[in-house]
Amino acid sequence: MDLNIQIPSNCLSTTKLVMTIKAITKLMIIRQFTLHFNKLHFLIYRLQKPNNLLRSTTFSMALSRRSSGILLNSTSLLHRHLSTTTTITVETNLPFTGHNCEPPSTSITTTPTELMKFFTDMAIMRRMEIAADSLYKSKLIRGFCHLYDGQEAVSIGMEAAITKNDCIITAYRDHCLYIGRGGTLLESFGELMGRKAGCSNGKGGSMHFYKKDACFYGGHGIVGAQVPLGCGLAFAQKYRKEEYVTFAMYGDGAANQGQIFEALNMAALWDLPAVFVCENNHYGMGTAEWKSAKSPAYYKRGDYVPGLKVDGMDAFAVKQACKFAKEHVLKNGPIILEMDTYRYHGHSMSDPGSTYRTRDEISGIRQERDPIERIRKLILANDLATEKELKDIEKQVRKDVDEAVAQAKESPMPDESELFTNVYRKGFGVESYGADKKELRTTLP
Ligand SMILES: Cc1ncc(C[n+]2csc(CCOP(=O)(O)OP(=O)(O)O)c2C)c(N)n1
Ligand SMILES: [Mg+2]
Repeated sequence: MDLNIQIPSNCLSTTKLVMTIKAITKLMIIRQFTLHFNKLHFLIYRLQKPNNLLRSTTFSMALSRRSSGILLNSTSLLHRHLSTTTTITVETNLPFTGHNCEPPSTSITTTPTELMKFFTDMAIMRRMEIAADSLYKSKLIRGFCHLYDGQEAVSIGMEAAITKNDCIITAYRDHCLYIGRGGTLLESFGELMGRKAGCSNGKGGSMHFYKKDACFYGGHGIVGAQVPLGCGLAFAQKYRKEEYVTFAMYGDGAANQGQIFEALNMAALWDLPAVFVCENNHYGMGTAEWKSAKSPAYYKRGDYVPGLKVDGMDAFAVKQACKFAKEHVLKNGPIILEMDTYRYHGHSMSDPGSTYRTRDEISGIRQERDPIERIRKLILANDLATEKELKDIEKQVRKDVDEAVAQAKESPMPDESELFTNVYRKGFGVESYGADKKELRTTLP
């Protein structure tokens, strides 16, 4: 492919030239990714290089153990000893509704440690997104930015039911899912601000968080496109006879796309260990689900494929559903989990989020269904911490987030040489000419 761009001689400063090259490179990267992923080259790579994969899995386990320590240890702020063996039984807020399957029990066992961890991890995610909102408003984060506050229980419950060898792939609302996989706050803020310290070396931005060592495959901007890729991951898992599964996540808007049904059909034909997770936050940008879907019962949309409707604001319901789904797909092929959830922010930072829904609707959900408040109540009811101790944890979380933001700001922008690294195709040639030659020419093989 040849790209030939004419640049008027005196209209481009060096900075603008570098920015143009960056933009073109980004486009080329996206094009390369789309082409190659769509041909399932990625899958073939995994199938052809089993040794590589084994090596990277061992490495990944060491890494993820290290990085999971980044999340605050909530128990250290408590004045009492928490048992890891005592069990507490909690009931889900709402019953599950099954389609072509018998739903799991609504009683779930947990431990004091797990309850505290759910609280702390969700508080970190919530605070991270609020900090991202301010960084965006002060123009330290540029471009697209989609926040996840409100939806935290989906990540937390899912992580509690699966391992870091199970794969997750999602759309652009990916910051908290990355943290859930063991990513750090510094890597997150670094990426959001386009710094070297970012998880994609500052070159991906908000929509392109990845953590291969914890089987987190992004971070994708094209609505729904990650779902067929998720089926590719599940295909590889089945082919390699692994006991792991893939959680392919998409929104209620994406659920209406043809590629979701095509992927589901193939996954069902081949009994792939793929869990289709529809995060139904009830809006696709500013369009309410009832305007875009003839049947908004997304868990039933698979027809012959079983489905389960889950209260996605209840971390324990999500945990139970994901455990059930993992067992199901390993034996029987795909299942759809519809997570009934809600985003507090607008669709992205350019959407105030209040023109297509009422403020009462948002505050009503905060009061009635907030995932963090639900866990707070459970902790207090079981006398695992006092209100003050929980407030102290939240204060510590704020501090940790502020420190990570400060560190990320210190991190430099990626070097210019980074423009030509991490492109999918190895050794592809690029020639570029500066403004003095009046022409920028990029050549791909
Ligand atoms: C193929 C494609 N079409 C349209 C868009 C523009 N777009 C970005 S997000 C979005 C809405 C998706 O809504 P949903 O799937 O419900 O996810 P949510 O944002 O609610 O998490 C649209 C239409 C896109 N990025 N890709
Ligand atoms: Mg949506």
